[in-house]
Amino acid sequence: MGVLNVTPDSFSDGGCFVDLDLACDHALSMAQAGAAIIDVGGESSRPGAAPVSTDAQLERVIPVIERIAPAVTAVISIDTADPIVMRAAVAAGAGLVNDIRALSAPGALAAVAELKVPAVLMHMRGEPETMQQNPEYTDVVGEVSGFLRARLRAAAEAGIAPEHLLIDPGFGFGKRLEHNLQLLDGLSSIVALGVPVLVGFSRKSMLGALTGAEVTERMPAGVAAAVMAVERGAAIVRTHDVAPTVQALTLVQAVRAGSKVESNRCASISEPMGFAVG
Ligand code: 8Y4
Repeated sequence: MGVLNVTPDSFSDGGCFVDLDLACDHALSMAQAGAAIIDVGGESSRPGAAPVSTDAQLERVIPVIERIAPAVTAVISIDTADPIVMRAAVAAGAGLVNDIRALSAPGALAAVAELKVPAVLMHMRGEPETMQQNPEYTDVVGEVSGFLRARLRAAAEAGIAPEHLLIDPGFGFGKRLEHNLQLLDGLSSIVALGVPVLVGFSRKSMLGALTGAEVTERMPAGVAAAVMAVERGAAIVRTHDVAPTVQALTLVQAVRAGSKVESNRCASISEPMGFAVG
């Protein structure tokens, strides 16, 4: 899953529009590099970020989805917690909902049930504005998996098909470094819930805290984390760095396949590991 941020164009001199050509080019290049999913987000979810209104999200993401959906075979994912944005994005061509709030907003469960698209339920402790203010857990793996189990049940009760559900422990979302490391090492317990697991590490502060690397220099650590997660059973990796991630996961897949082939330019890498979207 490649990340396509469509927050306002920094070259637009304070204006609030997204450069459609740039966004489209970036989506196409990620698809070319092997992304099976393009995650389009108009709401910055970084620590400290303020919420973005429904109208502002719509203004940013809908033109981008309309333009890229027909141009790529990759599934378009909409990164939002807002059911109005979910509905408009699916109407515009999105085929997956990525919700850092695990469909907790009023109307979000019903929207996904009606839209009949897959959805990612992510764990977050607190709110983006305050979530990194000293979060505490006694058993982070147990607490995150308990939360995800409860959201899976709520989604099923709302009428979302079980095969449409994915889960994500939410690296960096209300977790300190030790919690993120415990979650990565213990990811098998999340995988054991029996639902495809998505993980996202790229550029996150946990990588900076460990390595001292600035945000744009964290790719190697992010790729290593992706490999570790996939070794523990993760199905999908959300990343800003599609080409190096695909290259690393091609190796994982080749070794898993039993080192039987001479050259392993694996066509099937264009499908998330062990999981078909749509
Ligand atoms: C620099 C750039 C520093 C980006 C931090 C960040 C996830 C996600 C995000 C994730 C799922 C981010 C929308 C955070 N992370 N969705 N979204 N899983 N499912 N931070 O881990 O990229 S945004």
